[in-house]
Amino acid sequence: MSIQLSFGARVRKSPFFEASVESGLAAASVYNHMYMPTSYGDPDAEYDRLINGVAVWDVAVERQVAVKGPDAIKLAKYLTPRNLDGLAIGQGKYVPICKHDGSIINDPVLLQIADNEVWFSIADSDLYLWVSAIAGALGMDVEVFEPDVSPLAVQGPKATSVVSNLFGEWVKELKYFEFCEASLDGIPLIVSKSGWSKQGGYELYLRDGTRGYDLWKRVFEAGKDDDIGPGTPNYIERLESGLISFGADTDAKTNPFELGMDRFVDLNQENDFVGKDALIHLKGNGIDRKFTGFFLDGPRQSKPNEHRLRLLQSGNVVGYVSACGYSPRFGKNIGVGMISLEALRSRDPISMQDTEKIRHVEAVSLPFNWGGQITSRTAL
Ligand code: THG
Repeated sequence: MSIQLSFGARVRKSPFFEASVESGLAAASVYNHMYMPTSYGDPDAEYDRLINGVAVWDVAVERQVAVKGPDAIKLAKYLTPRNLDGLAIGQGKYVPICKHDGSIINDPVLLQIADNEVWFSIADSDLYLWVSAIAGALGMDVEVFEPDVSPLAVQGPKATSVVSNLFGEWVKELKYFEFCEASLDGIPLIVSKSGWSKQGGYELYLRDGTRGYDLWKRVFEAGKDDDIGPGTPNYIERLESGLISFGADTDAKTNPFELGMDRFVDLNQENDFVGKDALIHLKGNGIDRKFTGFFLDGPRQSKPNEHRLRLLQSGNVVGYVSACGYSPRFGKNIGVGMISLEALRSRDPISMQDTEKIRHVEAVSLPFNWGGQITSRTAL
């Protein structure tokens, strides 16, 4: 495709937009009604920077849905199947959000900001509307709003060096998903040990949208000895790491068990939550398809697929690959997607219908395992 995205007032720009354009932004997508940087024009260099160095990502599209008021925690507990009993100020949690039928509609990171305030750091769906509606219907005493907050991710093995240059040694003590309020030259923010990669790093939640340019410059300045550069949520690394991309990997019926999110669903808790009955039922019946990894044969896949690609077995459609590409770590094309358990149990070969060709597929359980023996299909 060679069409361009139009720019207009309806789709919002991030506080880091100007700075990322100045850094050579080449392509963007749309996420939560906002432009999301997706490329600086050199995917191999951006991948390498994430794996071996440090990259800065404008992820302001990870909008916050704030819930504030006496019933904030009560509402949060009602919105997710994850058990939030141990929730504490300063400790984030990955929380699936389901509809009443048990299907997943977002997979945010939850942050408890104060005794009476939580934020959902959301993936690409209108969670603000859902949370407002549930709060209103139940007469909860809360305000639901989108605060002026925009995350900037600093990811890669050298991220700790950069972020400790900026804030001090204490950032090294943060545990996974732990966060702390801080400020930098008067720029209010939250420093969190998190990010949508498995290469380690931090997210700086900017709390004043007028200071985006300043923050970007300060981070690059602090990283110049570490050869810092721009990047975006990385298409290949997330495949290698088996991270879920809501909307790409999910469809209208996807439930948390199909995604392998069982550890984030507590059906035995006393607390009631949206989708509890449906999820108990789904768990009892068992799943019939599963989010799975794939090795794909054939020539190197040079660019991201633009839509889901069908998986075939004995002439039948048995699932889809939602994203695939060439993995430097495996030296092979890899992908993730949904496939029926029946197809996985059968010994018949599976193939993927690529735009021009058919590729043979080997299914493996997620996360991909590159420590040694590659898990084979029989282990699923
Ligand atoms: N950071 C912040 N907000 C976000 C994302 C983020 N909002 C959108 C999107 N990403 C939400 N989705 C995810 C998906 C996966 C993870 C985080 C957010 C993640 N998962 C790990 C995994 O699956 O291995 C760890 C989960 C765990 O063990 O708790 O990190 O990235 N601010």
